[in-house]
Amino acid sequence: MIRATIATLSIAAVLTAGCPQQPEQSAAAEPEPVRIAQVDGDTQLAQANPENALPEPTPPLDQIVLPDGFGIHYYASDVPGARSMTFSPGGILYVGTRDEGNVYAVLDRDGDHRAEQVVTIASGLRMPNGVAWRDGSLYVAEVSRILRYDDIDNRLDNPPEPVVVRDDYPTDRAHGWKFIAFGPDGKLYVPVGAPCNICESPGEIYASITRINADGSNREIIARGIRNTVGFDWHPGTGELWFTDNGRDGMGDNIPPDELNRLSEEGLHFGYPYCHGRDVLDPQFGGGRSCDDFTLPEAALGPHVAALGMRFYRGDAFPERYRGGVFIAEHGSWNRTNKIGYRVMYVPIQGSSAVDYEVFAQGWLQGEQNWGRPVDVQELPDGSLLVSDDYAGAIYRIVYAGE
Ligand SMILES: [Ca+2]
Ligand SMILES: [Ca+2]
Repeated sequence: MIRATIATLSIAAVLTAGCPQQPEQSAAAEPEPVRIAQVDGDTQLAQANPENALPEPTPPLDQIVLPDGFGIHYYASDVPGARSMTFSPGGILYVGTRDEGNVYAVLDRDGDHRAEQVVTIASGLRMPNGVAWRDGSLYVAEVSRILRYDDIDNRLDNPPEPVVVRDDYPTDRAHGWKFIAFGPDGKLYVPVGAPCNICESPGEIYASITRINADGSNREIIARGIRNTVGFDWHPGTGELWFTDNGRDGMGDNIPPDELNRLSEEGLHFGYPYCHGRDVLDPQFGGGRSCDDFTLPEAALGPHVAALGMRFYRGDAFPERYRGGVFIAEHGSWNRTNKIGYRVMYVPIQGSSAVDYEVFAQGWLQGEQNWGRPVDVQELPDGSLLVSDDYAGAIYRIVYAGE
């Protein structure tokens, strides 16, 4: 396995070095080592077997606009349907998908922040959007099941049969795909979306966030009134759970907003299907209700932006103003006259309050045409930020190179 991996890496290095690269943000072109030095004599083999290397990226990253000093490049460009991400302590990026049914391991073996290899470690799963790593195992969320792949970092070439951790989540396909993550309490947090655009829940578990022990036992509902969250993280200072929520469709272009929410205590109700955002009572279900009866969002985001993955920025590679704030991947609208979203936003946090909502990275949408759709954000140990894109089938890396 090691020998084969090194060979693949060398082949990729040869082809990468020999082909033209897409232009990057000139404002922050990160110095990249010339990797021809890593070639170890496999040049002839590489040219004879080009299918062994990752294909050259094609979408134009020079269209992505970032704040001064930041740059973006491809981390991996052949990750079809790339959705939620988790990064193992061993340095392997795991990526879930939705319609593709695959889970990938994305490998940067030489630490140059560009993947040499994408390994499909599972396929044929039902919307395996969510991935979480803990104690050597990869947890994968299908629609109704939580699976566990043990010792996965060491078994990429021969993944084990998964252990079924839990198989009694609802089977509804609508909003059935799941983001999952382990909290600071060591428990796995598993949301259950509303099985509709707008409806009163047909069962207590819908429109909620649940949590379970790592072995699947002791399922609890800890938050309610959430239409569909596909991204959450814990405030590094307070330990509180923050999460995005996608607003309903069919109320026009400009309402309701998507949401960034904070769970300050267990058992809160976040409004759906009665109240949307801070003050939008639902025309069908809001009668006789008041938004004051529910926990309102910390930040009202754009309407129909499809706010998905979100993470607190814990590193120090980005400038001071980004530390401790929230990056949000916006997948982009469909229920709107003019498209909105298709970008990465930044929400500065002061104490426990969101104080702004600003564009961080945009350009996947050009006019009314989009060539990419951000799904998740994932910080790397060096403080750079990965962004997954299930439309372009790519993972980007955003770096700060200074003024
Ligand atoms: Ca690499
Ligand atoms: Ca809400």
